[in-house]
Amino acid sequence: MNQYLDISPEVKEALDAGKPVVALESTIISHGMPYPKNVETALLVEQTIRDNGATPATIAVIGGRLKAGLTHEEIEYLGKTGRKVAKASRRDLPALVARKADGATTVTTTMIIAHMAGIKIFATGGIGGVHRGAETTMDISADLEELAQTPVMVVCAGAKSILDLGLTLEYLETKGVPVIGYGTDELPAFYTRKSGFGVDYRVDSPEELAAMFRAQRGLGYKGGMLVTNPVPEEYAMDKATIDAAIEQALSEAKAQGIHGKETTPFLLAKVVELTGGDSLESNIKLVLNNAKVAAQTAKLLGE
Ligand code: PSU
Ligand code: MN
Repeated sequence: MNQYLDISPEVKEALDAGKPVVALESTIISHGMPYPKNVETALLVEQTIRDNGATPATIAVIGGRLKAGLTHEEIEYLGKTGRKVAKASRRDLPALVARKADGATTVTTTMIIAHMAGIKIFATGGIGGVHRGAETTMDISADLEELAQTPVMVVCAGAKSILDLGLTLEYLETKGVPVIGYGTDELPAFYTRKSGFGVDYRVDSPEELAAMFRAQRGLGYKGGMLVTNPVPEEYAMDKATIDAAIEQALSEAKAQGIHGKETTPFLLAKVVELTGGDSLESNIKLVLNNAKVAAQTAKLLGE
């Protein structure tokens, strides 16, 4: 086992017994939602995974240790401290480990640590991608590179249209990352079920997801797989409302000169602010929905 990794007793027991485990990220807690909804949601997501027969492993960096499986106190701490916790991407882990610091893990670092721990599947809300205007800013999330090089299945609700979804799909194609629509032919756009862009493959059951992942491993590929699961119909947002909020968030980010790792958290917080509780509610519901699909699939990945 990696010298910097701590696996919680519950997660270790499950892994040792070959039982299904689902990884969860912590940037969504510290940077993706306001307190206390973030903590409530993190605990509810863990419960949903348990209810569906798997063990949750929420991932973060605490005191320089890579943690797979957090205590309720640790989740409360990450949620309460919020954006003051470092957002930890691939480039940040060496510094956080050496300095014994704390970090909230993004999709990228959650995949890295999940893989170190032997966890094959991870559920979240949305992934990072190619930002709008990336042709001049070169702002492309490290999440896309990680999907290309780390063998973890990531279950999400697509990506928010704060990103350029067309370019995000092109990038994933170049990198050889399969983009699967769960019960849909179209890439979901997080708050809405449709984006206008097609996925590579539509899959309608956890069995077929597991079969594809096994085939990817059998082929000796090093990368992962992106499963995009649309927000349940009843919690989807009105497209015009969310589009207007995203446009305003993007123009405020530009006016304030927001850039680099601050871009995504700024846009996420702005969209929540502009749409009131509605977007937060649909965000919570879609994460729970992804946790369920991930737990159902995790049970089949051992076979
Ligand atoms: N998109 C969301 N919600 C999130 C994130 C992205 O809809 O919480 C978070 C995830 O942790 C993701 C990270 O991995 O932001 C991407 O940040 P960046 O764009 O800086 O790579
Ligand atoms: Mn970026």
